[in-house]
Amino acid sequence: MAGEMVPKKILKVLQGECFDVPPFWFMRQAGRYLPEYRELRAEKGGFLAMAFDPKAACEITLQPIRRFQMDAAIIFSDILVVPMALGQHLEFVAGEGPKLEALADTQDLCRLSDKHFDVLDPVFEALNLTRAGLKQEGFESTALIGFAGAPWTVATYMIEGGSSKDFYKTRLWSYRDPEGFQALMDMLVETTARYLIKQVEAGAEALQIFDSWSGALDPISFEKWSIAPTKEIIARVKAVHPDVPIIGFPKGAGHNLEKYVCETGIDGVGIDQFTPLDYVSSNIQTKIPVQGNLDPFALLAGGETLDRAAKEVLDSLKGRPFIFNLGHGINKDTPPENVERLVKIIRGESV
Ligand code: 1CP
Repeated sequence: MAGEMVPKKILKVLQGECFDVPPFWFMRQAGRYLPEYRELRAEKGGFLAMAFDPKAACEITLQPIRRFQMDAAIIFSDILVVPMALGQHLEFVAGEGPKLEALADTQDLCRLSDKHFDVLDPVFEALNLTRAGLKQEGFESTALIGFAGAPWTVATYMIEGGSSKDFYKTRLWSYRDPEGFQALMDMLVETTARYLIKQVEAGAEALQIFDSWSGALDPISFEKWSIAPTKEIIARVKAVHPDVPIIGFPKGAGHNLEKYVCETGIDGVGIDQFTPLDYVSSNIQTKIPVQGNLDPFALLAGGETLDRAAKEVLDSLKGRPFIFNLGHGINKDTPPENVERLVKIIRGESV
């Protein structure tokens, strides 16, 4: 006899349903603010060692779910595994973040090819294990989210060689040599779509595309380097898996947000904390389910500051399809007690 299907609230919201208690998860919900994560990290020796160890990645993905029973688990990996799949060397230097061999110009694109795609196999294995693990541990209403970076955001790391404040080389390249830059974007579209399709086949039930640095683009560039490649990825994924919901997160999109929502083909949109709630409820949420947008610093601060900020989000976005989340990732110094308090507020329990 087939087991009874437990409804997954997040998937329902992405189909346009509405709940009095909204489903929730938090960007970067697995990670350094959790002592159990820090313990495993010390044992494994680093981020990449954990991300490419399917058992460790599964364990880390489940850690926040055991504490807080979020409505979604996001697979523990990183957006920078796609450059690795194209043959670009990546390491994480403690305290400094990611380091890649920077691409200097179009000639360097010859060094890239997706013949290295197999390096991603452990991610698919981790998704498989996590899907089974969620079921085994009784989290049957928790959906598993797979993800990738949007081409623009991933390209900034490939060209700058790591994190950047102004994306100097990437923006300059995109203006000086748009054909060469387009060739890099095409490569990223191809590999990212293939990667997301395989994540669905490995057990992901929804996908998120992180365009964390789309805010660096002027409106014409935004259309070319954020909207167009994202739209193409979504078309390719939907051609194979038409029912898998895809959330776009164009951080810093500002005035470009509406266009992004209308043109990319996404099923839900992640909103950053800089976007006014009344604008979101009257101009965005009328078009598409929204996810967001508590300031991670309100969560870091905790106490009544957190209560007020969270209630503001809840009150503004109730009554239409809504997934509670943060406007960006959890800060590593966040006390887990603050997260517990936030979960109570979202559920309407007294704190
Ligand atoms: O332990 C550590 O020091 C590693 C820190 C860490 C973690 C926990 C990195 C390095 N990546 C991750 C996991 C990760 N990254 C996840 C899965 C876990 C979860 O969300 O619970 C996800 C979805 C990401 C996505 C990611 N990586 C983004 C997009 C989201 C965002 O925050 O904007 C970006 C930009 C990255 C790049 C990255 N990975 C790690 C670092 C230090 C950076 C650079 C960030 C920067 O340039 O500011």
